[in-house]
Amino acid sequence: MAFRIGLLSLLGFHLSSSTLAHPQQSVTTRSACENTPQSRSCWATSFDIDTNYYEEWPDTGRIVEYSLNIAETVLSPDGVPRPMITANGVFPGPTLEADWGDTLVVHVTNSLPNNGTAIHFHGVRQLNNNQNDGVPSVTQCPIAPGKTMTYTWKATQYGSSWYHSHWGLQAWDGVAGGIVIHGPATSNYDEDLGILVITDWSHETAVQLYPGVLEIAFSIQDNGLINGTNTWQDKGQRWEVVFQPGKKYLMRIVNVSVDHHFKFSIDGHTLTVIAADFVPIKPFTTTILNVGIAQRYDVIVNADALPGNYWLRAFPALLCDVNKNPSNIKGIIRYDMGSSMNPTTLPWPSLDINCDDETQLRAMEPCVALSPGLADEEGNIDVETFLEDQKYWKWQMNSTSFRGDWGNPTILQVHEGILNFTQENDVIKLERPNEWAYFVIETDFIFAHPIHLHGHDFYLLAQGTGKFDASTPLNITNPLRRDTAMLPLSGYMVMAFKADNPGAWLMHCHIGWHVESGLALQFLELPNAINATLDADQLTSTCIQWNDWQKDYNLIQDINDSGV
Ligand SMILES: *[C@@H]1O[C@H](CO)[C@@H](O)[C@H](O)[C@H]1NC(C)=O
Ligand SMILES: *[C@@H]1O[C@H](CO)[C@@H](O)[C@H](O)[C@H]1NC(C)=O
Ligand SMILES: *[C@@H]1O[C@H](CO)[C@@H](O)[C@H](O)[C@H]1NC(C)=O
Ligand SMILES: *[C@@H]1O[C@H](CO)[C@@H](O)[C@H](O)[C@H]1NC(C)=O
Ligand SMILES: *[C@@H]1O[C@H](CO)[C@@H](O)[C@H](O)[C@H]1NC(C)=O
Ligand SMILES: *[C@@H]1O[C@H](CO)[C@@H](O)[C@H](O)[C@H]1NC(C)=O
Ligand SMILES: *[C@@H]1O[C@H](CO)[C@@H](O)[C@H](O)[C@H]1NC(C)=O
Ligand SMILES: *[C@@H]1O[C@H](CO)[C@@H](O)[C@H](O)[C@H]1NC(C)=O
Ligand SMILES: [Cu+2]
Repeated sequence: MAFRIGLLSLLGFHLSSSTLAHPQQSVTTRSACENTPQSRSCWATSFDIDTNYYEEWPDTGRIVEYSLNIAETVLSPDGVPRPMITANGVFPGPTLEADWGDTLVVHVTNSLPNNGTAIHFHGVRQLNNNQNDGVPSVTQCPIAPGKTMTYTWKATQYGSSWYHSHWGLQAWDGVAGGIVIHGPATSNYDEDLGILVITDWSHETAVQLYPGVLEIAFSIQDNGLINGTNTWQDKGQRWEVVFQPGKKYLMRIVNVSVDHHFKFSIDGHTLTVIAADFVPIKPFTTTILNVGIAQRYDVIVNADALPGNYWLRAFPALLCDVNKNPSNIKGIIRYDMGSSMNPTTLPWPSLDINCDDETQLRAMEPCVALSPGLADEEGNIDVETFLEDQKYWKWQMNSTSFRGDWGNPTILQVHEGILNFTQENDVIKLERPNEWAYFVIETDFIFAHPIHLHGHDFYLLAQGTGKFDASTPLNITNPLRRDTAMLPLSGYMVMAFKADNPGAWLMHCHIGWHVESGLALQFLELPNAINATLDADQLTSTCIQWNDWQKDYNLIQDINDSGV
């Protein structure tokens, strides 16, 4: 069960860890700044919404501890029973919650009979902490059945995100939950409703669907879930919340779909968007928000409509998604707790069916204004699909389809002195400290991909359809920074980041099918500095446990499993 040592220590319990040295101090700093509904921009004594969180963050001295038990279970989120793999038996998994500057300690136990597992904390920078990034074949061996691995990381950023398994298709069979790091905000609100997980949903498991996806390149989903619940025919129930008129509610929307983009809206209400991924932005309002896979938006909803019942909708972007029940993915906002009526159906907001996020991105301006340095290194990365055996759809980035070895992760090799990786190993090296790397990611295939980079918020310098060429303007004046952005169909995106975080960082498409079939590569960043960041005992013992188990169990890594 999840529990918080932080709370215990505030209540005066003394734990034997030396990192809990200053609980007193954190109490006094907290009272110096009242982060209240009227003053959400401040935080502790010397931090606020303008703090450059890549360079400084509070040190609360507190540890927040959670245990996640990964096991097979059967749940009926929309009334139809389905085998799932979950954290602590629930979907979404328990929300990991902490304050900016806390240290999270997450014990993950693999209680599965025949799968490995590993947990990735999506969007967390993991500065000098690559080993806690949770990617099998890259930053660790999978956790073997019956074994536990402890992840430790510091919340240097704040906002909303999610954690998920990075092993096989587990994330899309249910191993996913929210992360909330409390911190300042660019606009005031009264109440924090927490993470709202939106996902596409099928009555077959992702593992069952995958062979079909290899043959037709996409899946047909039955339904969708709003924070783990929905209806199906006459079964199941809808997610609901009751608003008090005049209050402002914060909702932290996270899209964890396997392959659906959603248009998010609430009938009769506008949305004030205040953060994109872990990056606070200048508030802007919209009625429909495009949420790509793995992207997050913090939105404030003002309960200013006439009392009544209203639909909250997540409508799939039908140009790239196939869903049998697109207009059923809804929850209910009520103003009267006693009401059990369905909302009156207003006309659908005018929806486009596109899967891109470019138009809306122009309105998003980071609050902490930063600009990238000039390019020290430039490269092109093509995203392509190919037919293996003239029959199976596979994906590649820069002409290789990712294939990692569960039992021999990149950083174990680095630890053993192997640094001669090449593009054949799906590796791009960034060797000079603080160099700025610019990459043009392109595709000429009619498919949009949410591209996610580990270990960084990247600067999104350009994004569009058609061919990128030397005349395409780059936005280098406080462009949007984030960790996931859409590569438009038959288009390009240009990203930039600074090589300041030693490690092997995965970059991949977040469509479950695509990453499983090779749409990934890894940046080997500051290779000579990686070994010094590693906890060799943990790295090697997890690998010994895994390799022993894999040999005993005789589990062969399928040719269609990228290993990440
Ligand atoms: C992982 O577990 C699922 C559910 O039991 C199973 O269907 C799948 O085959 C397992 N994956 C591997 C690679 O063994
Ligand atoms: C969604 O579910 C998570 C996990 O149970 C919970 O922490 C959160 O409060 C829920 N969010 C909303 C908006 O209901
Ligand atoms: C993986 O792809 C190969 C062809 O590349 C195919 O023969 C095999 O059946 C596929 N395996 C699964 C589990 O779909
Ligand atoms: C989730 O992401 C997928 C894929 O990018 C997208 O199709 C879907 O619309 C997104 N969901 C929401 C609520 O935006
Ligand atoms: C892509 O691969 C080629 C070799 O095929 C390599 O020369 C090039 O540097 C790679 N791209 C990047 C951005 O590293
Ligand atoms: C990595 O560091 C460890 C000490 O933690 C050392 O024993 C090992 O030799 C180093 N490996 C390399 C390749 O330098
Ligand atoms: C890297 O070096 C090892 C020996 O140290 C060798 O076995 C391996 O083939 C080399 N890999 C590449 C890609 O050159
Ligand atoms: C650059 O990006 C910022 C933030 O997204 C935006 O406000 C600005 O208008 C963009 N500038 C150009 C020239 O596109
Ligand atoms: Cu993709």
